Amino acid sequence: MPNKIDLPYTRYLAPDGRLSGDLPAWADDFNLLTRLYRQMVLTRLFDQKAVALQRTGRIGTYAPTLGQEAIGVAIGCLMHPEDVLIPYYRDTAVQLMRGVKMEEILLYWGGDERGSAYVDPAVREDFPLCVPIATQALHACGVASAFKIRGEHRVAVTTCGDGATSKGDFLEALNVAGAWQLPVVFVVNNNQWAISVPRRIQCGAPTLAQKAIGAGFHGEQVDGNDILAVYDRMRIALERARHGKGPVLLECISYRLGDHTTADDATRYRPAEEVKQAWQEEPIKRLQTFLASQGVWDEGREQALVAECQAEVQASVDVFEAAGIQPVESVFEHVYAQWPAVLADQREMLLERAARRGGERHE
Ligand SMILES: Cc1ncc(C[n+]2csc(CCOP(=O)(O)OP(=O)(O)O)c2C)c(N)n1
Ligand SMILES: [Mg+2]
Repeated sequence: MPNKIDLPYTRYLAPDGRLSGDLPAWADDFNLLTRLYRQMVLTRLFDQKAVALQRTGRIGTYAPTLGQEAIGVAIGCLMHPEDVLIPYYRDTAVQLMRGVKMEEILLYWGGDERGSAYVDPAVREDFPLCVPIATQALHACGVASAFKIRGEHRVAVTTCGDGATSKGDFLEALNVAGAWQLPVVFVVNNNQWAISVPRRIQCGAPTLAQKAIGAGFHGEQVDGNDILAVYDRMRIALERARHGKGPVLLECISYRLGDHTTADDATRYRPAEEVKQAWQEEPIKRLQTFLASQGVWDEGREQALVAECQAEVQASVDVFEAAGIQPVESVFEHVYAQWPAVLADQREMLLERAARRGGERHE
């Protein structure tokens, strides 16, 4: 008889915004809850703007974070400034909460290296977005090893999608994290799809969190559309890792409400009925309903908040558009402290080609 693995699953808010269990003590703080709500709304409005900027040719491909705001906002809110985020490409929510500027995110997706040179000291050591699937999980173990060797009470937090958990890099990272008991938290953003591959055929295990068990450390699931659940379990995961109690894998169960990226059309492979159902469970409305039921939110506050967030987003777009286009050779910057010779040759070739084209912009 195979062993059955029973992992914890946490949810406080049901999809209709009603409580589905006793709240933890920290959740009495309505200032904190409205702050989390505000940040989710800001993230969604920024996300919509980024998609619109791609559609009008002002940035390149963009990976929307629509529907996954609760996960990123909770993580970003709880990490200490001295912790390090090793993110993947769908991490607008966590980056914004950490202190990455909206204009930096737009610069990144516009192909401008300045977008990864974060100006806020609180995020200066955070990594740039990682596009190669799951490789960031290993980078996070490197960062966590450094913290451990130096005896620092800092945590490396890395994120990835459900599909990424099938990659060797991810499993190797879990292995080394468990073997060396590293201060790292793996957050799996299980949004049910890896481009057009559904979770049900992605992996034969009933949960993704149980991959941690095979590596000798703790894994659990949370409702990733319930920010109270993500906040509560992430808080404990960070605490464990920070105090030498080893890594944690937190599987946040959510849904990718948008296309995979602006280069994708999910209507070609996803049933409309499934997406419609997922909208009933989305995280922002859920917290809004709860806050309204507690008497701390109403239509007037909502309208004021949306206007304030829209102004903030527009101000960042203005900064982004005023930033100007970088010279073509800037693609070589920020990679090596000392350049290998082969890159110097390539840079020369690029400059020659740009000169032949009369300095015209390379798309
Ligand atoms: C090493 C590598 N292989 C393939 C790809 C192409 N690719 C980009 S996103 C993606 C799916 C990832 O899905 P998931 O991990 O669930 O993350 P999500 O995009 O759903 O957040 C793939 C296969 C890539 N970027 N890197
Ligand atoms: Mg996915």
